[in-house]
This record gives sequence, C-alpha cells and structure tokens, in this order.
Amino acid sequence: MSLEVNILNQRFENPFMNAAGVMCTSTEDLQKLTASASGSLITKSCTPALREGNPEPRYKMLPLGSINSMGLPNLGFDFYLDYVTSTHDYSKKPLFFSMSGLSVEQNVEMCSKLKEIAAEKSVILELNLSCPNVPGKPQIAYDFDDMRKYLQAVSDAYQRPFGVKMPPYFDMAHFDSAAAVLNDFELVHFITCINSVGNALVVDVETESVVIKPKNGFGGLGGEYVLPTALANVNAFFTRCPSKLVFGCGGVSKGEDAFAHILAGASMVQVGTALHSEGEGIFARLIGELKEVMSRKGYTTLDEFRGKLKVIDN
Ligand code: RRO
Repeated sequence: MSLEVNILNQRFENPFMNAAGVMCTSTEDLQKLTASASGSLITKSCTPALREGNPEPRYKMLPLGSINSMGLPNLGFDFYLDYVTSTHDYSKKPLFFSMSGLSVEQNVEMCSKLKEIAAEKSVILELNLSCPNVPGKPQIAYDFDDMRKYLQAVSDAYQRPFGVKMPPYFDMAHFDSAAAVLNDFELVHFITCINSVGNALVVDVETESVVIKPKNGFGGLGGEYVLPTALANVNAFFTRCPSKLVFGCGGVSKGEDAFAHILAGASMVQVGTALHSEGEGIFARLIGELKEVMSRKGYTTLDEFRGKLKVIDN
C-alpha cells in the first residue's frame, strides 16, 4: 500500500498538507508541519509588507467547522522568502509558497523576487485569488476579467509553473467561465479548490450576536459545512481542465473525506479547519484512515481511483 504522489517534478510521501493559512505563519509553525507526517506544507499567504490582520475575535470554531476573518495577517514576503531560502529542509518534504498580493503590481513584485529562488530551490507557488476577508477588496476570482489580468501579469513575471487557490463557485456557468480562463494559461499547472465559503454569517442565539468582530461578523466558512461544495468544485475543474492538476481543500477531517476528494479528482489534499482544531498529529491519523479505506476496497495506490467518481446513468 502506497500513498505516494508524483507530480510537479516532486515526490510526495502522501497527499496531505495544510491548507494555506492554518499553522503556517511563523517559523515555529512551519517547523511543526515539516516534522509532522504530512506529505508537504504551504506557507501563509503573504503580502509585500507585514500585516497585523483584522481585530479579534477573528476565528471561531463551530459545531461543524469554523468561520474566520483573519484579514491576511502575515510576517511579510521577505520573511517567507527567507524561510524558503535558508530554513526549510527540502530533504524532509517539498514546500509550497502562498502569495496574496493586494494588487497586480504587488504580486508582480513578489513573483520577480521568488522566481530567482524557485530556480534554485524546488519551492512551488500557489497564487491566492480568493481571499474573502480584506475589507473593501473583492475576491479576485469572482471577477473573470480581473482574474485574467492577474494570471497574465503573474505568468509574465514568474515564467515558471504555478498553481492558483480558487474560491468556491455555485453555478455551472461560473465553472465553465473560470475553467476557460485557467485553460488559457499554460503556466497554471494546478488548481486548488476551495478557499473558504466567503462572507457567511454565524449567529449566536443566546447572546443575539455575531461570533467574530471584523466585517460585522461576516467571514469565511470552513470545515464539514463545506465538504460537498469543495467536492463539487474539485470535480468541476478536474473535468474541465484535463491538462491541469486539481488539489482538494475543504471539509477533510477523516480518511473517507480524503478518499472522496481523490475520487473527485484531487492530487493533493489540504487540511484546514480540522488541522486547526486537532494539531499536526491529524496527519498520521488521516494517513492511517485513508489506508484503511483503500485496503477495505482493495486499492494499493491513489492512481487506481483518482478521478474515477461514478455517475448514475441507467
Ligand atoms: O487571512 C484570511 O483572512 C484568509 C485568507 Br488570506 C484566505 O485566503 N482565506 C481565508 O479563509 N482567510
């Protein structure tokens, strides 16, 4: 039985990694993920300068998931570039780098610098086109013209393969339009579906209040609440973008959830809310549970069932 994944010129021991944003802001966090059983890790989405993020409370655990409006708190591009260049132990596992500039120009500036290092180290860029929590800044990937501008500018500046972190879509016409844009960019080698379901509102009936402070309580929903939406997006892009890889993110808290993501087409499987709740020990549990599901079904590799989701056509 092997959970190995060979993609993007890298070998991953297993498909599991953190979702960008969870346990990946500081060196200490990143070292915990490096020491864990995960197959890979990704750094917190960064901006050119350090950001404190939104006022607290800004993350709340819920019965079936979480709501957050962190507001892109990060230590700034140079900090993560230094981690990539000098700190990360690439002999342990491959590394992804999440970037979320607040303008085309900011992304271009960061890409021009990351490009030099990416040529030497094998770090892989995931461009975040879907942050829902910066007041006054809409999610880029909900405006297809804007999304095209970002992808063109990053392709021109970076000139290397990269991936994109997408928001969830809820309409077939939007799956078609978003996939058509992504298919126009050869350097987009992977598509991560999904970021949190943006601008949800959780109400505490006892206190008659919202549960997080920023944006009057509006924030991104994650965890079990979003698993079916995540699976729909993984499968929608898997079928529409045959020359690209899809990474699954959303609602993974047990081995069966990871199996469902891979069946829908996922190559890597990212873990957000459940990692936040359980800590990095979750990766060993997920590996054990995924192997258990596979052995029950007689599978010995992920390739045997990836993307093989059946439909009902009698
Ligand atoms: O930092 C955040 O508030 C955040 C980001 Br950048 C993102 O992409 N997704 C999310 O749920 N939170």
